[in-house]
Amino acid sequence: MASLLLMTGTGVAATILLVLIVLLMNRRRPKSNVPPGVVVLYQIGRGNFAPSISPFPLKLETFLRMTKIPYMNDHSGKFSSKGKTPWMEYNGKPIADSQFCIEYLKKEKEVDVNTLLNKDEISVAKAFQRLTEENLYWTMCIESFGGDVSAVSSIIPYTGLKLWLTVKFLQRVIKQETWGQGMGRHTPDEVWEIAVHDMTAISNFLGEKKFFMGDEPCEVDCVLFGMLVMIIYNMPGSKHQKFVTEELGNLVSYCERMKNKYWPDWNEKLLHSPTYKDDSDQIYWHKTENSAQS
Ligand SMILES: N[C@@H](CCC(=O)N[C@@H](CS)C(=O)NCC(=O)O)C(=O)O
Repeated sequence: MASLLLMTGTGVAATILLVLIVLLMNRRRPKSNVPPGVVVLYQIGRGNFAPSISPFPLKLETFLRMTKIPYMNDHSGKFSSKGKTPWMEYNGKPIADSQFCIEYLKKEKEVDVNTLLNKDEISVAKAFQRLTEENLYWTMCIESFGGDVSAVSSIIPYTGLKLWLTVKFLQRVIKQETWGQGMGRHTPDEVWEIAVHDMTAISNFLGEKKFFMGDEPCEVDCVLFGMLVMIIYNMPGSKHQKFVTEELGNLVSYCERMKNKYWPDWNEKLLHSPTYKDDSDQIYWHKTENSAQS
């Protein structure tokens, strides 16, 4: 009995120690040796089929490219103080949430990619952002994690036990989150009906335009690109992917246009690609010797 208690106690102590070590290693300490004015974008690593397996880091990285704000990536997978990805550090200050990062940078760097829009257009763009990030996104989570997880397992760049544990963990988190948000309380048919209405609204509003609000790209294009890339590249065999690629062709060509404009190095960012390059700590747009691009 005593030895059983001793063994259990040792096991618990070892587990606590392990958790503490992991927490300590993942502590959010400001990154050192970052030149002033360079954004550190914390994300969860690249994907096999797209530069991110999450829409929000891709949105933020596209914004940094659109505005040519100097940045570097940290792919270590540290989550923000809010427990989400992505987040950034700017001159040592951490900012959580892709949109708060964008708002902060707009003020700090005095950049505005919405100058061609009037007030009404800015309001319409904001409404589409909310539809995409706060509604359509949850239908995608349910489609990916609500039942058969083989498709989503194929896009998460892990193998074996790590993959299995990650998928199980995400299934649990997403079940709780979608229940709290409300989407998870609908039947599968109802969720799909909502998704179809959202995707159709985006496609109808885009119509024949080059970018979402007109001839020139603006902030909402970062949002839509981030999310549509998930549907087209990261939801293989899903109802969402089938619907967009078969029925809403303008969304596919729109993503191609955004990709060509802001991601000429797309293939270098795919883990599966023979030309893949790890860009951790490379500084973009900053005129230094180790710039990834000038
Ligand atoms: N509003 C946030 C959303 C970020 C978000 O939901 N990220 C997901 C990955 S797709 C996440 O970190 N989920 C972890 C969790 O919910 O526990 C943003 O724009 O940054």
